[in-house]
Amino acid sequence: MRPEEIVNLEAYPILDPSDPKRAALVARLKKELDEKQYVSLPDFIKPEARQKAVADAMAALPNAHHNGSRRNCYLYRQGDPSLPDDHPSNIMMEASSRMLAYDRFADDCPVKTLYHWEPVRQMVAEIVGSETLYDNEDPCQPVNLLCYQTGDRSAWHFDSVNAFTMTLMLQASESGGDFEMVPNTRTDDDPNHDYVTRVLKGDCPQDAVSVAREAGALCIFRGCNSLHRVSPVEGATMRIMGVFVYETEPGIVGDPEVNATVYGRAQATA
Ligand SMILES: O=C(O)CCC(=O)C(=O)O
Ligand SMILES: [Fe+2]
Repeated sequence: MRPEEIVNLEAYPILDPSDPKRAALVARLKKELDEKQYVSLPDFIKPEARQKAVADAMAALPNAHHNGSRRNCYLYRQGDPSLPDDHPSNIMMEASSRMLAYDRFADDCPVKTLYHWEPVRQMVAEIVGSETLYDNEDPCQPVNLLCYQTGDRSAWHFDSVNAFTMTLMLQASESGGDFEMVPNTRTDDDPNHDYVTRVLKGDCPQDAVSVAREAGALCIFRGCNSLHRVSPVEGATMRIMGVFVYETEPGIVGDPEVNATVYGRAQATA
């Protein structure tokens, strides 16, 4: 499929950089991201493109890496015995999902076409306030299909590496699989450990916002300082999410240790 057949260009007129409708759209989305730490773009892709991506994910599913782990909100599997039991580093939570790396699903999958298409990359750069964005050049990381079957979930965590995260809901679960976020749980200067502990212990449900995402919705969020999680998926329908990783510098490849844990790749021995 050509990119113009994938993106809902009527709702998102991103083709012509000089189109005032495009400028107004991007300005609105940027403002919303800055204010709320997330912004959702419903019906970003057309139904046929979404169906093709779902079929690609289902065909590739036997190649997925099952990630089941107990980890803290900083994504480490080990706590820190020098810290108290109720320090966030020592609060371990269960997470489980199935990850399809970039090189494990079809090259003509619409999520790959979108990822490499300049009008989308440029739109995202403007929304996140970054001058230029580059494709990630790792064999595993650029765009992934993240699948959750019944019982899979993601526990409260901060995203560690990227200034923003972009997801595209390809297929929602029948129930569960809700995305919740606590905006600005910490800042770059203040790890806010006491508050993080209270959120992890379930003491602040009023501070969590539920981000509604229907199938076809693109979501951009700043997950580095805002705790977020996905509630356990229920029902027979697989929750399938495209996850896009853009970089602010060219030529970025992944850390072999990350690729070993996230994608189950063997680490080369020196
Ligand atoms: O599956 C989701 O909705 C969110 C996944 C997530 O936390 C992430 O990509 O950082
Ligand atoms: Fe995350």
